Amino acid sequence: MTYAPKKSTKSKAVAKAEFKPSKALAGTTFLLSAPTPQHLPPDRGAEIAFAGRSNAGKSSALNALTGHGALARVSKTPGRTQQLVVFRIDDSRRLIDLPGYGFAKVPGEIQEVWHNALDQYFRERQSLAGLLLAMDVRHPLTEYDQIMLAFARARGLPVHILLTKCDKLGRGAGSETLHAVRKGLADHRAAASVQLFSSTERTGLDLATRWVEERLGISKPRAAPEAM
Ligand SMILES: Nc1nc2c(ncn2[C@@H]2O[C@H](COP(=O)(O)OP(=O)(O)O)[C@@H](O)[C@H]2O)c(=O)[nH]1
Ligand SMILES: [Mg+2]
Repeated sequence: MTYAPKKSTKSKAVAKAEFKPSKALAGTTFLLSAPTPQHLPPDRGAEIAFAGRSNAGKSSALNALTGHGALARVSKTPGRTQQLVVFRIDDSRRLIDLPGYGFAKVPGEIQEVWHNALDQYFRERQSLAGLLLAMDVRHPLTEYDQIMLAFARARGLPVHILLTKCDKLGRGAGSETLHAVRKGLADHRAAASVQLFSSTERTGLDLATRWVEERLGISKPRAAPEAM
């Protein structure tokens, strides 16, 4: 991988232009939208699920990591996606954009259907290799996030948390939140790595890419960097 090192002396605009998605992730294409887990492609190979409350910035993260402007639709209207959207990296690897739920506008009945569908997905999907959980850095560890963490814990699934839209906070507030979230996770005995992330400013893309590639067996695990 040839990532430009992050240099604090350079302007944000320069750092932004320098990020190149990894070769593997740059080849990602849309495969299908599954209305239920039964409609997913055969359960072989490895996949990473992207979860996060609607509007957390999960589609933007997927687009940023793959270097596509609009691979996953970026919505300004929260709560629309009620499908599992599948992106193909190669014959045996996928990224899955999970539906956000828990929004007040979604009737309770539908929420229950989705809870059951996600529950089934987490319990039965053998190729699920990791959960990438996007949380708006200004509203981390919501009830939705706790549900996702519980799903992952029940299954022993590795979780990596993106504290998204970190461009909305100053550096000090960002790192305070990072520490608070780590502490919150430790209090709940939830094992997850956490990082600050911004799709618009391209912050943390190299770290997130590394996590995804390691989980999918594209690159070998390295010693955990400090920022995780
Ligand atoms: N400032 C800022 N806005 C973002 C960032 N990522 C996403 N957004 C905005 O947040 C909204 C929701 O993003 P989207 O990716 O659709 O969220 P999703 O519902 O979780 O898939 C959109 O208006 C995005 O433009 C970010 O890193 N910084
Ligand atoms: Mg989305």
